[in-house]
Amino acid sequence: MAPSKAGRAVTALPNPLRAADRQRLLMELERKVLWLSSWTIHHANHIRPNRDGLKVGGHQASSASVATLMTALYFDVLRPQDRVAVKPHASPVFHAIQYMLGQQSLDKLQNFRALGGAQSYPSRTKDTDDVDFSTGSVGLGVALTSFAALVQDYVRLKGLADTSTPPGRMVAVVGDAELDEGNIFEALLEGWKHDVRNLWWVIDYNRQSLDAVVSDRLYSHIDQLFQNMGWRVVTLKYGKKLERAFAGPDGEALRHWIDACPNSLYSALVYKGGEGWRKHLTGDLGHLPGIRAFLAGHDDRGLHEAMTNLAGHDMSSVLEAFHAIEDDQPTCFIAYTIKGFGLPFAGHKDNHAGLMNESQMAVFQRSMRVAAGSEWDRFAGLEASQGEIEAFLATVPFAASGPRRLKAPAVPVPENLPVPPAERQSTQEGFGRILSDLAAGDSALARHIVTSSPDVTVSTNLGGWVNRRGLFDRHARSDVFREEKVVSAQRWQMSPDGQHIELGIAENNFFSLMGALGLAEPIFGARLLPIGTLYDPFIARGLDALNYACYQNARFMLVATPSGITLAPEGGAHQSIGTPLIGLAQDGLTAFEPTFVDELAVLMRWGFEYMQAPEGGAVYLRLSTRPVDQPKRAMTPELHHAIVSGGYWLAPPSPGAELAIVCQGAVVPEAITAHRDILEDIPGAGLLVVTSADRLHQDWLGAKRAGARSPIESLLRPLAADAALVTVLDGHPATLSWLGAVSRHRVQPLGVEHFGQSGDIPDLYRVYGLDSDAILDAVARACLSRD
Ligand SMILES: Cc1ncc(C[n+]2csc(CCOP(=O)(O)OP(=O)(O)O)c2C)c(N)n1
Ligand SMILES: [Mg+2]
Repeated sequence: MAPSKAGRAVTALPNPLRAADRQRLLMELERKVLWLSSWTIHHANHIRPNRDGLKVGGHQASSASVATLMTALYFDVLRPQDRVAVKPHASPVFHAIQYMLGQQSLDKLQNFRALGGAQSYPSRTKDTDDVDFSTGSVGLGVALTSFAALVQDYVRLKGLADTSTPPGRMVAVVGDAELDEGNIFEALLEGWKHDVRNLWWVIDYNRQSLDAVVSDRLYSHIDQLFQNMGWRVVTLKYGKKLERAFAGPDGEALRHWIDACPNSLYSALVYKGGEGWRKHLTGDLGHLPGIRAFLAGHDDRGLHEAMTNLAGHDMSSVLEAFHAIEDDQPTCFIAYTIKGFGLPFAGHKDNHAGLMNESQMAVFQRSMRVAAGSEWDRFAGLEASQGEIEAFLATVPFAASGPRRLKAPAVPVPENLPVPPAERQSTQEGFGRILSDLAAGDSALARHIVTSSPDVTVSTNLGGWVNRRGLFDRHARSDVFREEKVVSAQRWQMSPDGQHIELGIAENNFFSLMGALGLAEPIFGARLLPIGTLYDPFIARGLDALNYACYQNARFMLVATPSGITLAPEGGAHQSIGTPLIGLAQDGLTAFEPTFVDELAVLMRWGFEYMQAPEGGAVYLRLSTRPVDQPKRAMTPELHHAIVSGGYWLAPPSPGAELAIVCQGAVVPEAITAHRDILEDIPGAGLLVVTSADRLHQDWLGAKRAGARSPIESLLRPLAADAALVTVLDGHPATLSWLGAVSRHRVQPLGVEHFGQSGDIPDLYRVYGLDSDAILDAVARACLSRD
């Protein structure tokens, strides 16, 4: 791999300081950032009182690895519109940089990894120093930048964001082991399809992961891979000192030696220092006079410095490479670095979680010239004066406009979404019709909706919406089938005006896109109402990316359909069981499972507001393909409120009733039949329809803590103290069985506990115990056993 042929030099920077001065000050800041990140971790582990005996942790080696790259980026290269996903374990470097820029407090650094302090891994929601993208689960932050680039194009091409400033670069500072995560490659492919622009991935190529030294063979293919996806690859391999040595007598032999040096040997020699280098170079190249002279001309320390002079730690090489890129082509910088550079355990394969001990820190502190007691001083130990550094910091472009949390006006949501009329329909069909109706109008709401699906657009009933609103593409592309007059129900015109982003089948990408779309307001200042559809069971396929999107407080509406064993003939591989529990447990996501389409219309309407509310969140609607008889009823304010709160009595119990059937989603018709049958024997029995176990549960816990009464307690209040509840849903029974704890009622929970299989609804409901007979049996058990 050839080192960067980066052209434009630092001198071209529009800054009053001479290039040489800038570089000198940047190198001072690099030292400072290395010091502060190391000290922050040291302080948390060795100085702050420890109450529980747990290792606090932190990654000094991983941080040191990117000190140069991140210093160059944040203090020189980035602009306020640029957005960055920092590799998770470089969090201390990020916080140190913000501290230097006056955007992070001392208190937060002193409480790194403690309650209320700076977070272990950069967090949009928990940190206060303007983190762009949270990271932590390796690979996800990297991929998110690609989807953020796509969203940036979407909102700019539509004029939904301010286009008076140039587009920002979406930057990922990537740990090399992150490239072992498959989601990165899924994202690369999808990014290529969408021709994403303004994307930089800066790979911290220290050839070390957590456990080990990274395979040599891997990287010989990585640059090819990026190039195949249309990326520019800039390899930052050797620093200026080494380049000078290569240019000297027998320098080419030295270059070949180091090029061929296996990662593990290079790492080991980095750890061992000058003596080790001398021994190996003498053994392998000592016969060459130029090399003998090179060795003689360096003492051990100088030799070590030269041999570890990789470009990722060479400020001038790094600046040159970054500033050479002026166009919007996605660019991957492969920056050779050393894990733990400048620290005593540099290069050691076990250094990932290694911490300097007290005496190592004392030596390091002396070498940094930081006096005892001045450890947190922003200017201690630097050669430049405080005034000079402060003057420089005042010119840093990235910090020119302070924190960059953008706002966009709310999109008005109509009082009601019309319910598509039908005697009998499924929630999935209703969903498609509601959206299609919205697409036909010209409301602000419809203009701000953006849909997406991982190759299940048509089968989740988004077809009507897409036919009307078109597919998004940076370039207008015609619908060939249409032009060729091939009859099709799908009209797939692609253009920058389109409002549907079609993805390949990769649920991880889908949830990453939901995350990026759902952050359009704070990141790009554009209001979007993203709706994503996928098959309910495949939520599990992208679960970490879903969790990641929620962790960042992204706002989107997830429409998961079809669901459960109700998907009958499709069989067990497509039938979801545990997703209602995901809905119950996932923070940042409010889950609903409507049965009737009028409920769905209410919930979608509520969702559009909730997605925009400051204290709102994302919404999950679990839908079904089962056609269900629709109730003929007026949507009273009370019913509306109850649907949103999580449940209502379809048949209210009489006061002191001994039994209630509690049902949710596709199996409600079975519950209605069973309820009708038992009314003869238990005349006052109630039938409760749950629209959101999640909301009922959350409000129950909240009310308990507040000593108040929750909606579910109010609902169950008419029942006798020793009444029985039979709960039933097409999903795991634990979703509703907790209802027994609300007022200490006896519960007979029905649901699906085992993998489904092919069949029709009557057979499957019978085998899995969801049909009306099973409900009646459960009622009988409850009445007979009284437990
Ligand atoms: C999904 C996931 N799995 C495992 C981990 C634990 N982990 C943290 S860092 C790391 C390796 C990081 O290596 P690299 O990306 O090369 O960064 P470096 O420490 O070398 O800077 C692992 C496996 C994680 N954070 N996320
Ligand atoms: Mg690494």
